[in-house]
Amino acid sequence: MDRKEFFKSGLILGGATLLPENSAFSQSLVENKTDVLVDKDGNFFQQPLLYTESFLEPFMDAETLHLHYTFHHGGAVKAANKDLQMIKKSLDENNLETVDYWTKKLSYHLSSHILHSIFWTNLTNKASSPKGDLLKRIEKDFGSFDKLKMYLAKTAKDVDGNGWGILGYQPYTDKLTILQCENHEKLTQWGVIPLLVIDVWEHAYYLKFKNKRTDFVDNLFSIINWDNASERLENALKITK
Ligand code: MN3
Repeated sequence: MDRKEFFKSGLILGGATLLPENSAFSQSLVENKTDVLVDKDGNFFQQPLLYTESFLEPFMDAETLHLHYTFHHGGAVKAANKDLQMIKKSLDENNLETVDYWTKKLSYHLSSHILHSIFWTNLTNKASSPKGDLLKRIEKDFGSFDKLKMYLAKTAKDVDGNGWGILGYQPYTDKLTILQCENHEKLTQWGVIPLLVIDVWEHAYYLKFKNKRTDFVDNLFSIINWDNASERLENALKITK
């Protein structure tokens, strides 16, 4: 390889490493099709991460991210496809004996798929804060950005067992709302569209933070992508107005 070729391949490598900062977040969720969770045959599939596994270091280590994305999120996607197949099979065979079981499982696995897909886009490698309409609504509905952070962090830290802290938009009342979700699907409000989700399952933090969920949640606020939450609010308003 001569100098010129070396330089070129170096650029490509450099480009790949820089991808997250340069393009991943400069395109909208719609252009990126980031929130498309089913393929053309109607099967659930996992979008590739918009960044490398070490992109969120040191706040989220590459090993945790790898295991989390591949086995926990990936596992939920596989399981959701199986649940759907089993429901179809029950209907095809006119045998509804176990359909309630698969229906519950689908609710659990698909909710996991949806929340994890949002979670990856809610994170970036630098600090940010909400602006524009999102900030105005935070101030109207919670008093201030600091109060929202306090409320969301406390709610996420105090989930009983595994679950999520969620900031969402409730179209029925035109308000932002906080949810304390257990597992992936319990304690929601009908209609709420998640804008920012915080995974507090142990798999999200145990390798690095051990049993200190509180430290993990506090630390996560350093890498929240508020621009992504803003864009999600904009989309939610478009869908529901
Ligand atoms: Mn998880």
